Amino acid sequence: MKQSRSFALVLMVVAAMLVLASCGSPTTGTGDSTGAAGTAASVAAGGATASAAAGGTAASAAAGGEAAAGGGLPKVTKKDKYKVGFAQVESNGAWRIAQSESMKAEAAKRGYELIYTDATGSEAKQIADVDTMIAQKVDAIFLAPKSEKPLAQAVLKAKAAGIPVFLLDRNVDQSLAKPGQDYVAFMGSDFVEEGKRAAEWLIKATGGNAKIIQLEGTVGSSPAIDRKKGFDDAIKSQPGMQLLASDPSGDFDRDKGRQAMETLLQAHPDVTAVYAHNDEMAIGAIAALEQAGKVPGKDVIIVSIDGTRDALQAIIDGKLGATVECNPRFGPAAFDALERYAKGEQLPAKLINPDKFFDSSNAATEIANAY
Ligand code: GYE
Repeated sequence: MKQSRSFALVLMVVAAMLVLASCGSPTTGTGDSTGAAGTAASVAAGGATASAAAGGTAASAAAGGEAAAGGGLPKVTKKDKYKVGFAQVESNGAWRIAQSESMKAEAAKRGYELIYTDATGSEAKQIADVDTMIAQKVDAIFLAPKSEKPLAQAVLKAKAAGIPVFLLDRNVDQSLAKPGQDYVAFMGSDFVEEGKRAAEWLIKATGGNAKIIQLEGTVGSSPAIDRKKGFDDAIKSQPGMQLLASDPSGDFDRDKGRQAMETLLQAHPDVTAVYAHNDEMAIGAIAALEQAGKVPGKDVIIVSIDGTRDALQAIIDGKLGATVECNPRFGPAAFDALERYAKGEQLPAKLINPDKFFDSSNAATEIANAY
């Protein structure tokens, strides 16, 4: 029994190696992979299991999924309880923590086995984390891809291994991987719309006259790309809305946002508005403004996106003007989508979350539900 189990493990590892080898990663690579898959794979490489490496069939059988005919989306066999992977990108703030908690709580509620990984902001680690999930034969992978391009290859590797991927909260480059073909669906917010709503609020709040600094999120990530587009397009027709600078160094992070704002303030002391791609950076910017002797909410009007507890508190305190909600509580919708997919339902390419809007009119009541 023990022996056949370890033989099965070796088979699986060899198969995973085959999958990895056939889908090499030219751009980012998995060079820094220290995950279980990498170690196990190299152990097996030294072993005498060459006969197990019987090519494609072994690979897809060991990977646990059923690759659909014609290279289409892998299917999921309907079960009572699933073994799923959630490849989180990082845990750098309340939004990410709330998302991870929602996935963990919902998995526990449904009796699923959840393999949770945190890539700590590293694209290479996130790709390796997906490799580990493939080696562990999960039924489906939920991936919050750090950036649009490098993580597309993780989607393709999972597909080649017969495991369907659901993208959570960030998308991948549509020319590299497509919904309904390479991954099941994208679940998250409409980021262009979020940027547009932030711009419309700011135009109103400033009477159409502002000297703006934009703090962009993680470079190459779909929310940073789209939130910039939505905002920039909306202010284009407003001659009084002047974009002084759009800075790419904030990385959706509070302290990096603070540092970016500190530097930008030296070049642009005449700033009157800040648009931050998330609340963490907005709060960092508030700290930098205060440090520089400015009064946030008075001298400088600030708008951002997410709806964290700290942001709602900053609205109540009069420092943050408004925040467009971006809901992080994906658990129930994510696993509902998996169960629908397993039943054979065809899911839409995008499952868009409805987002609220928080400003001084509702922050005090909404903070009770905040994370
Ligand atoms: O707004 C931000 C997080 O991808 C939609 O990522 C998500 C964004 C969210 O770091 O706070």
